Amino acid sequence: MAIQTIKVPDIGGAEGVEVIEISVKVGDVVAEGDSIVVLETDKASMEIPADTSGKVVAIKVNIGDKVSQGSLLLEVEAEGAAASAPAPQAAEPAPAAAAPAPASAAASAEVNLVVPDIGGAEGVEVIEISVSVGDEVAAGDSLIVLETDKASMEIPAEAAGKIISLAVKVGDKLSQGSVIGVLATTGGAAAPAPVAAAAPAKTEAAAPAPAAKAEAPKATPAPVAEVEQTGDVYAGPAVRKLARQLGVDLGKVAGTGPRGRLQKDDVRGYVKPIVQAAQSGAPVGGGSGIPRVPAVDFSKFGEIETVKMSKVKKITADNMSRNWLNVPHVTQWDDADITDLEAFRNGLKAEAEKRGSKLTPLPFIMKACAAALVAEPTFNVSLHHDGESIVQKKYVHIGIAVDTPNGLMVPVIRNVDKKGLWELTDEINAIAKKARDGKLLPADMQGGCFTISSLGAAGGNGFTPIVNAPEVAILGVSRAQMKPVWNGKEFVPRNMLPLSLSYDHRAINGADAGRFFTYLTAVIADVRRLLL
Ligand code: CAO
Repeated sequence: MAIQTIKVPDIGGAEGVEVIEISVKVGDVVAEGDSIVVLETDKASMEIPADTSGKVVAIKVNIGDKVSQGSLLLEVEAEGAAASAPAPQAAEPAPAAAAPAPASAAASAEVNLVVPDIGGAEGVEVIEISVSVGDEVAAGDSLIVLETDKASMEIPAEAAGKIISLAVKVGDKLSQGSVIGVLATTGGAAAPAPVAAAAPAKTEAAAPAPAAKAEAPKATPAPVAEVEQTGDVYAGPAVRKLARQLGVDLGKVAGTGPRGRLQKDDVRGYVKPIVQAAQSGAPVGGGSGIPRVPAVDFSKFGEIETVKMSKVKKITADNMSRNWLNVPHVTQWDDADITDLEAFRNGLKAEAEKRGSKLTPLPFIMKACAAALVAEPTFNVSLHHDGESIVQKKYVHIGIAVDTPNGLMVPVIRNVDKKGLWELTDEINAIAKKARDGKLLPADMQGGCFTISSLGAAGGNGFTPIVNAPEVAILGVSRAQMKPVWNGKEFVPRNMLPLSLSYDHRAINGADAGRFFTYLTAVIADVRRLLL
């Protein structure tokens, strides 16, 4: 492996330019064109790209060092290079230079705004349009921003005037001479058409393509990548590009570079905790700071198989985490005596069969819940997203958790308080079938006020259901069993249905829940109360 050196290329004659950032470390593998250091003069910063690829074996500069063309920056071990590959010299003359302005626009003339010399770069993408039709601009004001892989450049107005029309949009690819729009000049000499520079995405053989800064009629080669200091944001194109890719508003990121300059690590440091919080299901921006469960390689402990979760399961997982973390839950427990209800239901079984339907305890429980929601309207609310109000619902729509081959779905039955038992039975059977067949539409699962999760037949004495926010309460139904119940004189066998009621303690307090539960169990114990 040959050791090659990377030196400061032609930087437009600038001398003693400060190293403000070293973008690589020993051991890194750099590709030709990768930024390795950032230099900064009073006016601009420039990213110096590697002119060869390989592994960094030594860094020959420190932050704060002053360098000029030819100063040694790095030593790299060339990847698979022939032993004697000569170290490339950063020697290409700067291709770019300021294009002289067409200048001397006559007073009030309409002139085409065109892309000036951008160092030979072709098909450069428009990433920003800085003006609108009708805007008054001064000579030198930025019209559009173009960006290559390595550099962004502002294209300034060549003269002062009013923008009459624009011929480009974001995403268009432009080259020298492309028409940007039409300017009605306001007289006076046009400013010399300046313009920034192009840095080839991958430098050929050597030097970073320098560029010319706008105000420089003297055609001083400009840095590869002009650092833009717009508003409060002080960042180079590479950092801006990264921020755009990640959707980061740079105005919210603190820069840790010299003079507060934003660096890529600042953007990554800003994004990382947000992504971690989102992945752990924590409310983003909520400041919960819940650490993630560490990743474990289970294959170390035995044979495993990794199976993709269904879409429904993933959505359910997200919703459960969101609701569990957002809602301060309280769960209360009670048993409802369903001895009489079961006698009534059994008496209706033949009729149900004749109707072709199956009558389980669920429609009775649902009807009782609707009555309880009407009697205790504190349960039929949602917290307003303004954080200051409560939305009281005047309708009673109840969701039922349905176990399907794809995962848990919660279709909603509407206006339960206004429906009879048979109607509810038919709707439950139909919607549960629709859910199991994977045919539910989004509208079938919206608008619920309250949810019932019936694990009845599956067993268990009780469980803590998770509130299906923005609803504020959910009823868990466990398996009914015959139990000895004290009637004041003796123990009698009664069919008892264990219920668990979870609620959002921000909306409902214990006394409300006590009243709701008492009413609910009383109605379930004696469904004739539904007539009252
Ligand atoms: N105790 C004892 N038996 C019960 C019961 C209870 N609480 N609830 C229902 N049963 C009985 C029914 O009466 C029926 O028996 P018969 O046929 O002898 O009458 C049997 O259990 C099966 O009922 P079912 O489950 O088919 O019907 P359902 O109306 O009770 O429930 C539905 C419908 C869609 C809610 C249910 O099938 C289902 O999917 N439940 C799962 C819900 C769930 O997974 N919740 C968990 C969410 S959190 O993870």
